[in-house]
Amino acid sequence: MTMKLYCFGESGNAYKNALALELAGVDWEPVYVDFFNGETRSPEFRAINEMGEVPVLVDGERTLTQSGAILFHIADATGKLLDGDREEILRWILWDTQKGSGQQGPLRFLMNFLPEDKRPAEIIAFTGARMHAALKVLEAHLKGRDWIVGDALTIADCACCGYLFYEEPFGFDRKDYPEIDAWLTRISAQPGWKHPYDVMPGSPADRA
Ligand SMILES: N[C@@H](CCC(=O)N[C@@H](CS)C(=O)NCC(=O)O)C(=O)O
Repeated sequence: MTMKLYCFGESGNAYKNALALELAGVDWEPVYVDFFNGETRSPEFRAINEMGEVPVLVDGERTLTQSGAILFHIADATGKLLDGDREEILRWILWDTQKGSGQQGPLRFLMNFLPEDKRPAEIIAFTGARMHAALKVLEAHLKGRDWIVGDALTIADCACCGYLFYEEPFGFDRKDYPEIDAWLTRISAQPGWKHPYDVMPGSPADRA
């Protein structure tokens, strides 16, 4: 049965799942969520996800939210992307949720998708400093490793790269992080890899 992923192109949290679906060779289709016009706050969407967030995965009778839980569902359903210590994989997905995507996503939103006169300089500076501290942790971890856990690409890699392929500026420059840069290159060289705007509907160009 075709899995459905509620998503939109700008969502790095949804991209983690779209990427895993592509790399695992799953038959899936996107369901566009009009985040920028408030769809995630509508009663109709809250009936699908009480948390009011994208992504949402529908697999037959099962509806799942939270990108990390969805990653485990995709890996367990396909037997792919889980070739490593499960608890280590969970550890990095939890790290990403708080220290990786959990900071990169809001920072990119504040710096690109809010009107210029509403961008809060102090919050941007604070979140940016925290993001760089966390990126340094990932940079150090990747030294001498091809993948975050074990010897193969896993859902931990899908989680931690969620926001790092986007071009909109949010203070992350691949040149400043050579280990992360090389790791992103390895990910994008995988068969089935696609850029977020090529795998999910919607992009800033639609709103220009
Ligand atoms: N921890 C969640 C974060 C999801 C999240 O922040 N989603 C954003 C889009 S990237 C969203 O839908 N926000 C809706 C809102 O704030 O109204 C996950 O990993 O799935």
